[in-house]
Amino acid sequence: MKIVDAKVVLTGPGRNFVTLKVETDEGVTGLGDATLNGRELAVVGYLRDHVVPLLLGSDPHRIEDTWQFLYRGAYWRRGPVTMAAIAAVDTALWDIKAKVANLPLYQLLGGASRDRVRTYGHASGRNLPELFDSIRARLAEGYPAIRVQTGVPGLKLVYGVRHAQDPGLGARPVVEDWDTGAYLRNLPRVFDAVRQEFGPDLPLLHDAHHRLTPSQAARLGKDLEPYDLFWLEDCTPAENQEALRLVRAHTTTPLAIGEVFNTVFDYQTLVSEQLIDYVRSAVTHFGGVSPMRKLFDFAAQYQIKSAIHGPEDISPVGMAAAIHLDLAIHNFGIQEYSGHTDLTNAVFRHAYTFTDGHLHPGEAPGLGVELDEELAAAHPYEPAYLPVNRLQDGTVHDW
Ligand code: GCO
Ligand code: MG
Repeated sequence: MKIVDAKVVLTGPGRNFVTLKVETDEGVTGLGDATLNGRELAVVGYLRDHVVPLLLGSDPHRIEDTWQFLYRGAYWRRGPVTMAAIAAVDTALWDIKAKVANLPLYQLLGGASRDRVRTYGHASGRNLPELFDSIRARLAEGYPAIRVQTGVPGLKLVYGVRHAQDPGLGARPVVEDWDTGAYLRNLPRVFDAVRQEFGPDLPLLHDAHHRLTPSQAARLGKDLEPYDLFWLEDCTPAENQEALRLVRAHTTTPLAIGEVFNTVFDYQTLVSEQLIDYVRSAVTHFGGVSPMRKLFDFAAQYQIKSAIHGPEDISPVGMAAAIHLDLAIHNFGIQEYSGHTDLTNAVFRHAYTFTDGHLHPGEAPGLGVELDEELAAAHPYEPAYLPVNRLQDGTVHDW
């Protein structure tokens, strides 16, 4: 079997997605997600100009060899653009192999370790009444666990929700404002109110989005202990892995990190010193299914579980790959799931299902996703950026 073509499909059905479609001489095709929110065109160029020409004529069954060839062969290692491009190839080749075997991908990963995949959904509000409504809406949709984000008194915007794009901005990022002190004072009060309203049993999560110093994160983790969080996510910008030693020493609030990480090296200290409880990478940004499997096996030796990144900017192709892994690995923790719009689901028809707050990859051979290229072409890419964050004196802060 030979790869005869590979197309990079850029589409914007409400938001932008980059998809690689690998075609073989036997007519079997495979899909991979390479969406890098706000930097999509860099991955399109990397794939189109530097990866696709190298794939032509090669054997799609040689997944590990192709991965090593693209990773080591580039000489310039790691980074989100490179690893998103390699992820798309790796995922597409797994899709092809599983289709040839006529099995859903999870069967090639060892088969199901569970019957269904538990998820968490996002709730947010500018104030408590709005937040409670949002939590109730997620519960009504069946979510068994909820991520709680909230406005901070004195700040204009709630982070982590899509803001209406100001038409005057053109393709410029929305600017949010931030005050760490106000946030640290407010958040324990919010979780206290949520616990009083929704009781002790509902699993609650919170994402600090890399905004704190180690000592601030340690204090927040401690202040939130009475509210028994499922996890506190991305409490510091964790490029400095050693910083987590301080956080860990001061709080038993479980910690989740890794959605912006690209390789297992970013986790070396965090995992081997058991400084976190959940690894959060996305198949799409971590080089694909193959390295994710290795990451989970590494993490399992330290009782650390999976929590694959699953916001809307992971396409249904990337979500499907995540759900197959979730079903197969033993150390599954939870799957983030925001769902997609009907239009996105029409562009990417998928076999995976969401029922009673749980996902299942379905039994279609491969990933179980089909790309409607005509519909994709009818919704072109439009430049869009993630917000940026500034302190009240104008200093840029982590978003
Ligand atoms: C999450 C994330 C996302 C990111 C987004 C950036 O936990 O789901 O923090 O909402 O902000 O993926 O593109
Ligand atoms: Mg996050």
